[in-house]
Amino acid sequence: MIETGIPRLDDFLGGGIPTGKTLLYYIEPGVEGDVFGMQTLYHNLEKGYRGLFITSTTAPEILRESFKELGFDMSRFGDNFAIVDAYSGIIGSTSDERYVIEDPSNPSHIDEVISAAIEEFSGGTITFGSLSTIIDMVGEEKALEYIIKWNKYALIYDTVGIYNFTAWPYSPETLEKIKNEIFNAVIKVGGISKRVVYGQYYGILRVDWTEKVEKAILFKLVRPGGIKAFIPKILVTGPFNAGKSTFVHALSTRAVSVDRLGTTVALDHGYVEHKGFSADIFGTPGQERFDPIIKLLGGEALGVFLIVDSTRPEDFPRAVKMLEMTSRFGLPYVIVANKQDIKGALSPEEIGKMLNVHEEAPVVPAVTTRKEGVFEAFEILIDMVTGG
Ligand SMILES: Nc1nc2c(ncn2[C@@H]2O[C@H](COP(=O)(O)OP(=O)(O)OP(=O)(O)O)[C@@H](O)[C@H]2O)c(=O)[nH]1
Ligand SMILES: [Mg+2]
Repeated sequence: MIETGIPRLDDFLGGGIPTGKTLLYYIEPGVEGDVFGMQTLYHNLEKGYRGLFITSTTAPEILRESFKELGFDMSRFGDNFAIVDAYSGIIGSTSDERYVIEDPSNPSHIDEVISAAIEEFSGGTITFGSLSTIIDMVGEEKALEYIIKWNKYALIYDTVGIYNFTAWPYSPETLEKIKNEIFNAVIKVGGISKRVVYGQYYGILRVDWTEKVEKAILFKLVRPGGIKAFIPKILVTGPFNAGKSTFVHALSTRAVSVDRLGTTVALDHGYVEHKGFSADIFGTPGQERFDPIIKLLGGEALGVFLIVDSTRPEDFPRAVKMLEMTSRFGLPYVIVANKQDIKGALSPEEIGKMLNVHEEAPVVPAVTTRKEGVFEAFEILIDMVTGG
């Protein structure tokens, strides 16, 4: 098995990609999808596998630069990494790369170089930086013929084939074959758009070695950092003094609070990066006079943390009311049973019962002042939001 190195995707694929199989990133035009193949390559080089990258849209030096911008330093891998230069030939310049397609107008020459490279990199990964350009070079029919052949080669040589493919308006037959026939797995990388793309996502279109998971994951491209699953907004709510601000700060890579005399008067804001996920966290004030703000904040959130002081059951009715205000649209939520370090703290089970909310709502014990339970709670909510 080889991993994709894309957040959550490996879980969805039953652990990753079995050797000899192929995976294609099916990228909607206009979406920053090329990084997917690059990240998968880099992830596997880091794991010690050998990897090839076929470049057909940029010169090798520029490609190395783009890797570097993502925080992927390719010079570390020595001979384990090689580029198949399918670009220099197009613009008529020379190349120092190990594999060079000197005459990209000659399909059988392309085939020869790529086949030889697959053979030499047996047991590793081979990434096609842009299958679409190869199709443009040799034509749709010929390209499909060769891809089928290369995929067979990959199978024989235990190589995993990774393809970036931008779904330009090719013929419906070609697109259909690419989507449903030729590759063992197809991952859709798409955009959520209204005139402009304001969100990007990925999800499985097809996989032939495990059950297909019908979930989409939002992502952001971070430089450096690569593909990060992105949860636009998570709310942290709960009664006065429960530990919301402490929770936001414990979780966040950076955070600010607007407090006066130790209580939050506007909101807490934090930004979290953890295990491939990034999220903006908004903490609400606890006092009732700020309830209008909570209603405002709730609108676009995708998940909620409800923080309760485990020693103050008298505040639980208020906690339930706040949960109703924030997650009335059925948002997933996690209850954080805070201040477990104080004597007499109720257990998570007792708190779950007393709050009398949804039976399966997770209750996570925490001591936020010591950062205990904070990331556990985050991981559980992320799983719920991304359908893990
Ligand atoms: N012992 C203990 N004290 C905690 C814990 N978490 C928070 N506190 C304390 O509880 C108090 C309130 O914490 P905050 O994080 O300000 O609570 P808040 O929910 O933001 O409060 P408001 O914004 O005023 O509603 C502070 O004195 C914290 O140090 C914990 O896990 N254990
Ligand atoms: Mg606060």
